[in-house]
Amino acid sequence: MSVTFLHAADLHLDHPFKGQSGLPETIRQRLRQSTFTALDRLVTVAIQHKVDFILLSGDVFDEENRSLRAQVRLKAAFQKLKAAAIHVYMIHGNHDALEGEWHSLAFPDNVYIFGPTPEKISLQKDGETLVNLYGFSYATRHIKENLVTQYKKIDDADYHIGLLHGAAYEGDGPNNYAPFKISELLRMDFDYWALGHIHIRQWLHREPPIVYSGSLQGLSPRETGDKGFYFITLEGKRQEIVFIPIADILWEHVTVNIEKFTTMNRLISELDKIKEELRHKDSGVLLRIELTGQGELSDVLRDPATMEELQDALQQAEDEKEDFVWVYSMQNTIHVQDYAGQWLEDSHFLGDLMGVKDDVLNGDHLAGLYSHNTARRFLSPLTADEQAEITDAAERLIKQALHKSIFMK
Ligand SMILES: [Mn+2]
Repeated sequence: MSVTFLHAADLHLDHPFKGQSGLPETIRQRLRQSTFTALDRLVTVAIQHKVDFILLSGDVFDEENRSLRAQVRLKAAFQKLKAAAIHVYMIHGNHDALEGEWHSLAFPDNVYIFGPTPEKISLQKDGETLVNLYGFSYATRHIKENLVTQYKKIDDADYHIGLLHGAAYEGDGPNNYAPFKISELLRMDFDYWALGHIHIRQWLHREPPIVYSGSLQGLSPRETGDKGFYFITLEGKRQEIVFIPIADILWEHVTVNIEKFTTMNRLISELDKIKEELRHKDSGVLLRIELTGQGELSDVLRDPATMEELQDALQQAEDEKEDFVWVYSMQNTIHVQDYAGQWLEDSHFLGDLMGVKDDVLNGDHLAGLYSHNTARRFLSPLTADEQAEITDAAERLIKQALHKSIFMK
């Protein structure tokens, strides 16, 4: 007998999307609602296709003290699924661990939430055990113990599916998020592993599938591209696994080299073309554009006022569209080379730069900068997003600067 189900994870319902106050009100509202819109679309697909069940692999809520609003919306979604005879199997992750304090709403009885120690629950269909599902919820925010070793396969069902919110490790040693080894999951001989925690969709293994569905809706500018869930059909040995994109707001980042553009008009029409290519029928797009390279427009783009006008032009009337492509950020890294050249004139800086370069390329990105006598006075703690952005920029800067100013002199 075949079984069909949806695998979603990291819904982060009611995620506040802080730091987006610069967006127009209509777009900000859409973004603020987007985790709920994604949930509604997941439910709609489940009901349209009459799947047997939905798996939610942790971080369903955004924080431990989950909002009442998130619970109310989730309960309503579960009730719709119940009316369509669709089961839900859910685990809690590091963001919504069981230890949090909240006013708990009771969910309908088509929903099963796994407890803090690994356990098995069976799905019966037409009087026989069709699927055994295995999983556990985070009791606390950090789970340092490898709990996969406590999953026990009970061989009385057609299919076996594992739910796990965690991070794999091989070389670097265990982590704080239910560390596991891929080889341990393979040893369980399950038909599918529905993973959560990593927000970038990815497969750790093909047969059997060990899969991160990624976040259901992109939660920050770094979570770019399509977001959604997997639609899985298992029929004997045959598997069909399809990704279904459903996010209401997509984050995108494009880099445009200005080298070949001789007029602002040409640059604007290129950027307009990029916008149209990114436009989605059922979603809005938040776009960050980065201009790089050197060209005839370098000088005019050096002026921040020009950059602002350019951004204004690209934003024209976009906030009135359902399928908007809103340029929320325009960056100009065109003149990086000029500045680097100046800095390199200073021999002390050159020495420091070489030190920083090693840190950057070895992955200890900011250590050199934070211990730099002058630099550290101007630095406040950085978010993970900022760190990653700076690392990208630093790598590019250093490569360009070294190439231009040392090797070509
Ligand atoms: Mn998460």
